[in-house]
Amino acid sequence: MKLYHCVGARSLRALWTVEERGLDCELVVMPFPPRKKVTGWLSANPLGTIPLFVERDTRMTESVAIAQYLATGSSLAVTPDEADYGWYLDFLHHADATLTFPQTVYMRYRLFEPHRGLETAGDLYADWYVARLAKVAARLDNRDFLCAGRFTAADIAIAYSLYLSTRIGLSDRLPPRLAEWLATMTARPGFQAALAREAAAPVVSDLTAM
Ligand SMILES: N[C@@H](CCC(=O)N[C@@H](CS)C(=O)NCC(=O)O)C(=O)O
Repeated sequence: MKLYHCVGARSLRALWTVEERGLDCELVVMPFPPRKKVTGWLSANPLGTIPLFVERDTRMTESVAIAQYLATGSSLAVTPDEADYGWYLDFLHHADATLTFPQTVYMRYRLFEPHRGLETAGDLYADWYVARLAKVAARLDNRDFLCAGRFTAADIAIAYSLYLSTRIGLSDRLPPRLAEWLATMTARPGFQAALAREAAAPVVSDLTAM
């Protein structure tokens, strides 16, 4: 197994799952955005995005799908015979489709490309993100984990979305319960191991040399 990653990017969901499970997975850390900074990246992943996960003929580019794939067969997965299976699938998809997507619009137009004059659109998508935290906040009001009464890949997928907001200046917009929950998630040894691993890895900017 090989995971291509950029520090702090959505691929952290996959790396966190690797570390929670203690899986043997090679890690390639690249500068962001690899589309512009890594020779050979578009050959490896024609989308140009991060992550890319490779195992034999399987090549996956969706961070939540990779986390789900790596969780399968362990307690990190919720199985179809469990009562919370539907919740599990829903939160996995909710993580990127509803909670990460609006943050990327904010990042692009408020933080990375202010010269376009679309900062207001970015700010409106930050508001959109904050409003849509309501579902996770309600679910965690009386729970430690999103589903099945244990830590699962759904917690990884959603916690990364909240973690991203702390990296882009939106942490003060998290409801107190979600800030508290995120602190417990990021205190996990698996998450800390993922952070240590991404920080320690050499940064590769030419894949043709590998
Ligand atoms: N839905 C995909 C989105 C992948 C994605 O857009 N990744 C971002 C980084 S988190 C990226 O590569 N952006 C840089 C670019 O598009 O050049 C996922 O969850 O992995």
